[in-house]
Amino acid sequence: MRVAVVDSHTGGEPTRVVLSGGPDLGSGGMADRLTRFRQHFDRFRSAIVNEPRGSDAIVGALLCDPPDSSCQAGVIFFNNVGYLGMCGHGTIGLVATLAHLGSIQPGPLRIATPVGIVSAELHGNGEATVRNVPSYRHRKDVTIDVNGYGQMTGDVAWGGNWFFLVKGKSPIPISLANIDGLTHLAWSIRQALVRGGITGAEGAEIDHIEIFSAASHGRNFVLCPGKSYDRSPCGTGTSAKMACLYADGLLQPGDVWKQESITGSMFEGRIELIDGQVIPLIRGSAFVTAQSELVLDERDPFCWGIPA
Ligand code: PYC
Repeated sequence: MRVAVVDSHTGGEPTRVVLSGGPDLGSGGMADRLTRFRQHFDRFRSAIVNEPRGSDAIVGALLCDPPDSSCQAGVIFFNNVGYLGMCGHGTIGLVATLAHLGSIQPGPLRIATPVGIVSAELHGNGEATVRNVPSYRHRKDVTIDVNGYGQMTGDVAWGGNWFFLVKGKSPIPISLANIDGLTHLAWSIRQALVRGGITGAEGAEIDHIEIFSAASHGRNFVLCPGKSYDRSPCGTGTSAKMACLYADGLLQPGDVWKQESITGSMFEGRIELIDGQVIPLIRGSAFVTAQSELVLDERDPFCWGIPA
């Protein structure tokens, strides 16, 4: 099997867009196609993003025919352990990929994801703005008992994925030198959420943890579902953060929120209010790093990747 891909990174976080050679998920809505992907083709997900072809940091993006004529593309994002509802850095990576291929020119486009339609705009300087799905705070000031760290308080919010956003200043400085400690802390928080039965809406698992350097500064550490950290400022995490800031009266439409990753990369965020809903806009840039063909040889014992 041969799979055509384009690799890029957005603020350091890699995206691998699958252009062709992926599974046929049929027509219909993106949520139904995601269900088919998960049920029948999960080994393809693992082959594309897990070692030996990938790494725990890579987010895959299966480019699909759009489900309706209002969209230019459909996409399903996936990682080393499963699937993402939306992915901000991945959408910016997808826009950069389409521009690299000459498939789009500066201007707007609409992209269908399993959690709703997002729009994006390619700017003349190569940057992209993503207009994300409506984002909101689900629970405020939830206190949990974190093994080895004591009580910690945070908000539960939706930004296209579920986040627990720790309140106040991180007990461990947000610096690349502290990745191991921050990963341990965030993973312990995730376990505490499970123990405490704290979920997103309708019992959804909270699989992203966001920790900040200070209450009023956007430098953050985000732990992704498969235990790798986001090298980018995290687009859905920036959306969840801005929804919480808005709910606290600390961000208004037109204000700029700068969210910085642990690697120093930056997203510029804004919100719009439509029918009382917070619509996040995230601006950033991505760079293409490779255009290649992956080979999947069934004789290879690791053809389908090493499970994370
Ligand atoms: O940018 O939304 C994002 C994201 C989610 C997981 C990794 N990046």
